[in-house]
Amino acid sequence: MKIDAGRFLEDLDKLRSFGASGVGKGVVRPAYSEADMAARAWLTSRMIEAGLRVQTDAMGNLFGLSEGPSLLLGSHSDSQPEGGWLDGALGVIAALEVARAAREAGGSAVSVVSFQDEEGRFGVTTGSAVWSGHLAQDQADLLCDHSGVALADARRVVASTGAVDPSQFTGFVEMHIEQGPVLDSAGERIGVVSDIVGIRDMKITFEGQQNHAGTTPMHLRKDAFQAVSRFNSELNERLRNVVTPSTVWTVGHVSLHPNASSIVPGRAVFSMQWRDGDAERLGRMEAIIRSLANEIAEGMGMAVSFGPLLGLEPVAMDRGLREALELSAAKHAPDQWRVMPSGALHDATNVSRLMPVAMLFVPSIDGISHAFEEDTDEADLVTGVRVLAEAVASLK
Ligand code: HGY
Ligand code: MN
Ligand code: MN
Repeated sequence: MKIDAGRFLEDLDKLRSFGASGVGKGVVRPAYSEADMAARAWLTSRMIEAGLRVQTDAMGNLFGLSEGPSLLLGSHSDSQPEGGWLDGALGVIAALEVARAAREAGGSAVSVVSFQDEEGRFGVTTGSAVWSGHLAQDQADLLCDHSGVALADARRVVASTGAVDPSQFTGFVEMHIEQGPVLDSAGERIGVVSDIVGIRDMKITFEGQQNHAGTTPMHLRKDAFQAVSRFNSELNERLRNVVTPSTVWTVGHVSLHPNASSIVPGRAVFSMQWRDGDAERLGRMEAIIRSLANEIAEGMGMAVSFGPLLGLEPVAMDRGLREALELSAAKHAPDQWRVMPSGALHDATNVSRLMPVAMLFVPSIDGISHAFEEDTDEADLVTGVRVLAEAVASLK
């Protein structure tokens, strides 16, 4: 099949215009926002023009379907609160281009998906988690974003046309930017993913005593932010003997109440997220996190509570699909590709519950992602879509 590089790059650029941040090539397109829904309406029209039948499920996962059994390609088109133009978008537009090229060549049947809320405004890869059955819709509906909006309310903007039966798909391949420094620093063009790490994510709340910042003596305070900062610095020490160099953990969101300069904060809610390729290690980290938070709360005379523990297990990619990608990578990027794990989470993890899955990476310049500066050389974007296309053609 023949990839039209110009059409592919034009579409990728057009998708960027929905929620373009005005800073570099960044985008602000969180799940269910106006920009996200406008982008999905545009994607719908491109899918129809490509001869695909469009269906949107109750979560807002958007499918462009080929008739009969087909290979599913895609990723997500929602972004982080401050995101790059390629995270997810690349996999969706690459899928669209390969579906068009396959159709024009009279080749394999290819369907396209853009999953909803991969970036976790509400959960962790929420749209594909619900579609795959990992998370029940009624449980998902209870999840709230950092401003307290429930998923059940946010997804009212979706005009669903019905559930999409996964049994029509023979497998799923997701193309993505690496989002890390490995390929770029090695001067390589393509990564074929071996496996995707596991993740755990929960909110933790310290409840102290709100009070006057001028009159409350330091020794009488129950300052919830002091508890968070103590927790955050002590955690690195406590985890030292459990983690490996590839284990990561992050406090990425902190909300103080009432968040005012002259008030000792009475409540702090923060996100605690950790990732590793070994599920057992994730469990040991959880025990340390819970006991440290309890210990700090007790020592400071505060209460602590834990939100629901969200998570995904580490998964290995399918041997057969991965081999097709490897053969194609070796042809299009000889001596400039490698097999590598993914430290970022992807919809492919959830989809692996339903069918064989594989993933393909292109480099991220300076390893930057989840930031407006995220970018990839145009030549690498095109090489990636050609590797994907050839692998798909070989699976016929
Ligand atoms: O956080 C992740 O790994 C993904 O980009 N949502
Ligand atoms: Mn992504
Ligand atoms: Mn992301």
